[in-house]
Amino acid sequence: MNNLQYYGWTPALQEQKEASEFKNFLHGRISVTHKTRYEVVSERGFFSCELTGNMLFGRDSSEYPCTGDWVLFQPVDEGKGLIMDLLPRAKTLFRLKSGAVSEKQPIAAYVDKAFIVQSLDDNFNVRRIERFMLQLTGEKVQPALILTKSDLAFDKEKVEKGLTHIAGKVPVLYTSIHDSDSIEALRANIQSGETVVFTGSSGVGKSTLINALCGKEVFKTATISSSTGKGRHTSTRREMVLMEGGGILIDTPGIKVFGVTNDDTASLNEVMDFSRFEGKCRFKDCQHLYEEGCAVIEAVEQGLLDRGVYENYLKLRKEARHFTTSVYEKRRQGKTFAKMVKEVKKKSSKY
Ligand SMILES: Nc1nc2c(ncn2[C@@H]2O[C@H](COP(=O)(O)OP(=O)(O)O)[C@@H](O)[C@H]2O)c(=O)[nH]1
Ligand SMILES: [Mg+2]
Ligand SMILES: [Zn+2]
Repeated sequence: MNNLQYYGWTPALQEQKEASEFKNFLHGRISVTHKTRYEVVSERGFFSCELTGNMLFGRDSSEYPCTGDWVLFQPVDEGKGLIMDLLPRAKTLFRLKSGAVSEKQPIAAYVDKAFIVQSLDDNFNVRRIERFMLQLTGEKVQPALILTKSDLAFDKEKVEKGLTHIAGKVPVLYTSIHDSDSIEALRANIQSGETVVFTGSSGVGKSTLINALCGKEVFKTATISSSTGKGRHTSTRREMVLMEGGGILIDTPGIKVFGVTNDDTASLNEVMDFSRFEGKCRFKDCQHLYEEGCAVIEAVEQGLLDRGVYENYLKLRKEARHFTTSVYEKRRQGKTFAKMVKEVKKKSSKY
């Protein structure tokens, strides 16, 4: 028996369940996502589930369940089940799906906090932090920046300088696996019942941190196996674990390029801390691109705003706009195609 409260089940979710036509089925949370199979944790234990045809074909791939989602399912065989419905999704971390077509790919849902993990060696990159923050702000997920491997040599002054526009708004924590106080400080940022997703490149120490927080090895880390002396561990994939004392931790595989899909101007301005220029540009609706009397551009020219921040503003804005327009374009073309099929059918039925 699992008490799903520990996994984040709330009265609000119960209400959502009661509104579903599948309310008489079991509910559970997806703890691991495989290609077409989902591990679901429920009051009756773990089930390995698949989607019903309706769930599979009735929706866009961005609307398929992902880790962290709450689903209603029907147990079929021993330990197996069929997912009948997905409760309305909230607080989701999306990324741009790699490939030619613009598509959002959900990575984790019902996320309260996201730890943006970077290691203080050569992985530290402010531009990538801004990118993550833009995605999170759009979904109202609270970001925190976790800088790992602080036991290694790094230029603290340079790091702090790079974070001036960020540090005031999000918690910044330095951790080292060799400093247990730093792990305790991190733990203090996770409340009971809260879902925390760990994001960042492979090798930055996400799994190591989760293991340290859990006080045991729940995830394999990238160490050389001492028994065989070769290769990396491979293990059955786990993604979600409960931290003792509360908190649901979700590990993500390293994501190299985190393409943005959030083109909300307010989010971007917030991440870049441009609100301090509000009302200072000549035009009220200034986009800070090339307008005359733009306070942001002036600040860059006067050295008051880091050029790197501004250039990333332009880049992220362009990327997100591109995503939105290509999704729009895809839908429009989809509609045109559907219309054409309809017309062809109509014509051929005449004969
Ligand atoms: N020096 C140092 N190494 C660390 C620290 N945390 C993790 N590592 C090492 O970094 C490597 C990658 O860690 P891992 O947790 O597998 O990274 P992940 O890919 O982000 O899950 C491993 O060899 C860890 O031992 C740390 O705080 N200090
Ligand atoms: Mg890992
Ligand atoms: Zn402006």
